[in-house]
Amino acid sequence: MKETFRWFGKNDPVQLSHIRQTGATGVVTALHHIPNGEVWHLSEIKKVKDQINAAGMDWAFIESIPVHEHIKLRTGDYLKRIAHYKQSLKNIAQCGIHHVCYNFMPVLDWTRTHLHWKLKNDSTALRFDKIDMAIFECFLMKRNNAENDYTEYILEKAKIRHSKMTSSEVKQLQDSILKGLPGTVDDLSMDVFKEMIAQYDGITHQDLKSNLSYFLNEIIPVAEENNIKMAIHPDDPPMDIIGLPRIVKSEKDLDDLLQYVDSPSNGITFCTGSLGASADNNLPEMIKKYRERIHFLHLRNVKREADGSFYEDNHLEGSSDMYEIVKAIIQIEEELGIELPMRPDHGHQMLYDLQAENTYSGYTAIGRLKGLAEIRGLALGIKRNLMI
Ligand code: DNO
Repeated sequence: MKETFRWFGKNDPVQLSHIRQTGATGVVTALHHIPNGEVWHLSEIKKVKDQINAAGMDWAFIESIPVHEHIKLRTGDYLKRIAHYKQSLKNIAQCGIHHVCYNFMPVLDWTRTHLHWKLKNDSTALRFDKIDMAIFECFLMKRNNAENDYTEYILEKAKIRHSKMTSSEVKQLQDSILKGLPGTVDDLSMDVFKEMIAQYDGITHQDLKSNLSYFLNEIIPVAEENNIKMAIHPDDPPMDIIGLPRIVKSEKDLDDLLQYVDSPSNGITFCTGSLGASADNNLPEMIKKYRERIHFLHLRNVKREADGSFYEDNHLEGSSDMYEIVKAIIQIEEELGIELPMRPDHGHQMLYDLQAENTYSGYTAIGRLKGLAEIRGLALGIKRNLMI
């Protein structure tokens, strides 16, 4: 695996010089200052690329060129936005960058109810709590018919927990869900959020899939001509939330996606954290199945709980078997003669990072470095064992 590390640009307290010290050779970043849906111009791309190269690394993956909501909805000026997307692809290729991660999640990107959930050892983790999500939808946002998406058991628990919450706990929950997560959407107010959600009224899974298919049929030929590998990020969490359809969460969804356009440029970001939050996904088997179409790896581990909640565990612990996952990756790398870019995804906030200011949730330095180091050791052990 080629080790990479995510960098959020000049405002990121984790600087390129720090990333270099992790041993990663590749940087994963985006032009975060360009508004979603606008063209990435050559001069801007080149500036960031030069910075990364000057720090002794390469720009291994773009994460992400975001997909404008109008494209997801196939409404408004979506044709113009698709034209911009194509131009951005041509421009990055001209600068020698050929790997793009993106997602097709409506309104929200990844979603958590807790951004600083305290673990037993006093470090903190990201958490998705089903009961808190029900509180948000049913009592804070008051979405029509939200109750229908929850079991009696969850609703009952939600009612009791909500009645005991302090106003600052309520605010914290709302902020965590509406917070613009790193490198993705902006912070949203409840009113704007509701308006955005309302745009998806009546949009079914099939509608959204057909919009994704349309988008891919437009951009994949351009990606192919420019030797670019597109890698869709799965939905996180891998389930419908807030009444929004989510369409990249299972093997069936990935099968559909790959047949929209049969091209090596139409690939997957295999995020073991996102896909691993669903017990239906057998990750080592899926890695083997999609071997030719996995272009990027996000490695992390979530611990699933009985009621559908989960939290982000240590990279080698949690509900997914990281040993089997890394072994499957190493085997396909050997068989196909490739080296897949991977980044240690999310990490606990721990040690000095607990005091650090302006850190990006999930993207503190030390927690991710710990994950990277553990996975590096695991990979070495597996390789030696397989005598590769
Ligand atoms: C979460 C990230 C995602 C990812 C986007 C890709 O930590 O993996 O936000 O960057 O979904 O477009």
